[in-house]
Amino acid sequence: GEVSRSDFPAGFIFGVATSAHQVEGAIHEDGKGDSIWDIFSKIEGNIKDGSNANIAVDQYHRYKEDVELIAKLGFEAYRFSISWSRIFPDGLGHCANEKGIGYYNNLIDYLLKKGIQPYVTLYHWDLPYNLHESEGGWLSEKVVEYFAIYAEVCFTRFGDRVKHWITINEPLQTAINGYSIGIFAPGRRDDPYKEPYVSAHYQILAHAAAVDVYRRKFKALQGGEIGLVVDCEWAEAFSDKEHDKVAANRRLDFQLGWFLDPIFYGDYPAVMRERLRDHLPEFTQRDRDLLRNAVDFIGLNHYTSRLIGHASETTEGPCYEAQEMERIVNWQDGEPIGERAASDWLYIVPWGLRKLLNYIAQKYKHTPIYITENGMDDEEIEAASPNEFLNDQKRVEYFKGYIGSVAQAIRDGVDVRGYFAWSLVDNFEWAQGYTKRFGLVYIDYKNGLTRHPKSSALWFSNFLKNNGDEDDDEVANSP
Ligand code: GBH
Repeated sequence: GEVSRSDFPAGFIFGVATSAHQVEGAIHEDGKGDSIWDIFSKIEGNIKDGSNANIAVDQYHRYKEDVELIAKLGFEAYRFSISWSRIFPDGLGHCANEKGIGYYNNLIDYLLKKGIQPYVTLYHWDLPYNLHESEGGWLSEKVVEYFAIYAEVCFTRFGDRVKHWITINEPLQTAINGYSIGIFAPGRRDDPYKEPYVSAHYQILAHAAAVDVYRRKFKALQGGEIGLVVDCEWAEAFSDKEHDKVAANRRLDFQLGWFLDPIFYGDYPAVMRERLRDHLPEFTQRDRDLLRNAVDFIGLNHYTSRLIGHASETTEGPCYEAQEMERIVNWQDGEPIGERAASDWLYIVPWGLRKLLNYIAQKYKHTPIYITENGMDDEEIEAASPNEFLNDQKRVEYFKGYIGSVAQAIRDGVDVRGYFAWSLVDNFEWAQGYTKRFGLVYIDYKNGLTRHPKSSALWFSNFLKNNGDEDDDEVANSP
């Protein structure tokens, strides 16, 4: 039958997620410095609708309203990120900005007051611009130390109340889209054979440095846990042929193994070493020591799946050429792998999540997993009123399918601890600007940024209140 709350173990957490740059706005308020996205968005052509996140959905001023919304919908946790340049405006870690710290103190306190657990990401793509411009950002080893200083301030000031930390969100996206294809900040495509691997390397080392600080100085006292968020699409082999299976596996190594193998096995996947040779940086013995088991949990952002087949050449661009990444296809025998959402990369394939969770459990030592993002988007269209958007039945089906798939993975024996829907509200969707809407709650951009829960928010709310008991179901549905 249909998935229900009671399919999940006691203690399993359901939450919603956002990130600072996508929702906060107030980009110059209370001493915040520019981030690489603040600058990147100013350059014509970088953002599809020419927009920026200067105001975004104004969560900086409306956090109470948003927290109340989260509580009312019945979510138990909120995953948000801290804007590094609010804490250290120039990124260099000399003098922490008390007003920036004050904002997150207020947000955290209000969440706890409403019974919602904070899950906090330290870095969700908004690097302090000065750290990029004057120090080289993710291409310089200095960033590792600066990140550790920033992380330590966050543990010191928020760790009495925050028990779930995420160091970095999706290092893969920063490496590929930020430093190879250039469609994300800092928009570099200067040396696509080298920079993605260097920027990935320092993200991995920054992660390890922050975990080291937490475990040495805070964990015993504060008792929290810390992990890394990776993003991965499931790679289904295009056919049973050996070379297609090998290609699909290689794809998983280049998406997931790139970041998890150094932590679990002390080095990049062998297939990356073979193919990238001296483009791939080396880990020192000290790096390896710090990296060993440097996660309490794996955070997984997952949206979609792909069919991967072998091909002798690729036209996907330099990065893929180096990887000999084969054919990425979404169709087979005239059928798509799943229904498509608004974004051209997002096909709805619930079974892919179950396969991916089983793959991760087996390969990475049955480490606890949180799904830290999962969701789909609608296209922005001209509408007479928000009401036209609120009936998002397709998203309801998406969530039913994917949450059902998580329940199956748990029955398979995978240790999944929580699930976060992306996203609480429609928001600034990076290079797509406001043209894509991932929210459970609609934002009326033309009418004072008012919030309007969509059908999917109400479905979720009902799902969360229903413990699987029929009587409860009736109570939840009664007026
Ligand atoms: C997540 O990345 C991000 O963590 C989150 O901030 C974001 O809002 C969410 O996805 C939805 O996209 O060529 O401009 O269409 C998931 C990985 C990386 C998938 C970029 C889409 C294509 C960008 N995403 N990718 S674009």
